[in-house]
Amino acid sequence: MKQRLLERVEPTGQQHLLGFWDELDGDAKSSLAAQIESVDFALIERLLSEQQSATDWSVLAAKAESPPAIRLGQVVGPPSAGDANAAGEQVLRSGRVGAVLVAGGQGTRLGFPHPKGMFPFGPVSQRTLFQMFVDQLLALGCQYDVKIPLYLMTSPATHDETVDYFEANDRLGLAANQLHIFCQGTMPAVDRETGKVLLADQGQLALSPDGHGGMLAALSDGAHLEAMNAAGVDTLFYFQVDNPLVNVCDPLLLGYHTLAQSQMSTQVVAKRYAEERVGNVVAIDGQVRIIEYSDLPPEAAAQCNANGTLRLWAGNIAVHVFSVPFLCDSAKTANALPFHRAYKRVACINQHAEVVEPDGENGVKFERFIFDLLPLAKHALVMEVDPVDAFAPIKNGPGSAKDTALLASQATVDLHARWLRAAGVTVADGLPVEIHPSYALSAAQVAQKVRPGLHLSEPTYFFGDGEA
Ligand code: UD2
Repeated sequence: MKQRLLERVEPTGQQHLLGFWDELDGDAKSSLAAQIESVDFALIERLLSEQQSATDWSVLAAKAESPPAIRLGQVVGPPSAGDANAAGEQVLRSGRVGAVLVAGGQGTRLGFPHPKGMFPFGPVSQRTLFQMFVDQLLALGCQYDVKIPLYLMTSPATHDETVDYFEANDRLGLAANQLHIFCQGTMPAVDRETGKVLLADQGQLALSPDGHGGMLAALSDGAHLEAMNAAGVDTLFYFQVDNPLVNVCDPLLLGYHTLAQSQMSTQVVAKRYAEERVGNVVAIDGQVRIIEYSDLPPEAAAQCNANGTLRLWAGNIAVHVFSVPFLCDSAKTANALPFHRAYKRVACINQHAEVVEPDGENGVKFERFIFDLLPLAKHALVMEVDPVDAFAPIKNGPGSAKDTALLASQATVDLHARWLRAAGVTVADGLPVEIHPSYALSAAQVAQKVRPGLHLSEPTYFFGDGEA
């Protein structure tokens, strides 16, 4: 077996990966062999050689313009928002919509030692993030008399615990054939100086998830795209595990997407400040694309229009809608999505099998971003939402100034309090209130249901037909 593996690694100079082979027991040998066989070493070599010709972001940023978009507060149409909403409801009712939730990230910044979706979040209920999303899907299912399938992407780091969690909790109410948990692929990290693949220990490569763009290959390899086609699901709503305010399967976005015959649509917010950590949705040579916040030069981010608003205003909140045929076509092109390079600290061993705890960014990780499909889409549509209605990401642990669970919880309470007040309910300032999707999914639904003249003075959870 060693000889076969050597033939695999030698052509690209990675034979150090077998340096401890003779010291490994049988199981460790099999596991290392499987890892080595899963790596495309020619691809790694190509990615490393492309280092010299890496994208020049300042050139791209200079060409970037704000994208054509359906903006808030501007009269757009046709179609009108009403027509778009009706079209979105029709697509939902006809069973053509599926949802995909990407939850393969390791959530290192949050410091929660489980998959992020298991984070107890509900401001009153303590529902987990997974529940926050599944409860919306179930409520939409009742409203439109459909079972919306959920495709949930994990990574090797989050897979088993996520599967166990859903099994132990009756799939949170989803039917067995409605939940599809699939695992994304991995890529090895390489040494920044030498390009050698790093070893996590004698018998293991330093592997990490291949980015949320890995969703395309994972959906395709797992035959999920085929299954969607067979089930008549031609529209896929995409969202991230860290945004409890996401309006899952938003009919308005689905409707605009459908009426425009868009292949990929995306929801954006107007960036609140230049260095906000959201990707920048821009148009370059007539194509919509996203420049990640870490790639956009600060001078370009800070440029303003004459009225003081940001020139590149559109912030990516990672809420997209895909046409399934477009995903199928893209999956057939092996390199439809480029790899991005990230310099990271990667714990590893050296050639003496000593553990190295790097003090700097010693490793290069390769990740694909799903939003790089935007420039490939024949029609791409951009729709603005107000962040107070749709975006409160949880990224950082307690004590951080931005993007914490506490801030997201306050944003959720504020949103639900606004819905209640608009329906004539008195809600004391700062009072925790939470609305479960089985009670209402929108301000309009609250207004239809809530008892007129209700006065709230204690934390209240609206669920099913009433409040508790
Ligand atoms: C992401 C976007 C950024 C902005 C921001 C909004 C990218 C590269 N950047 O930034 O533009 O929209 O979100 O909140 O997308 N994930 C996987 N597998 C992976 C890596 C990530 O499933 O291999 C998931 C992860 O679980 C999470 C999402 O993708 O749901 C975003 O990942 P992140 O936290 O690394 O992205 P972030 O905050 O840098």
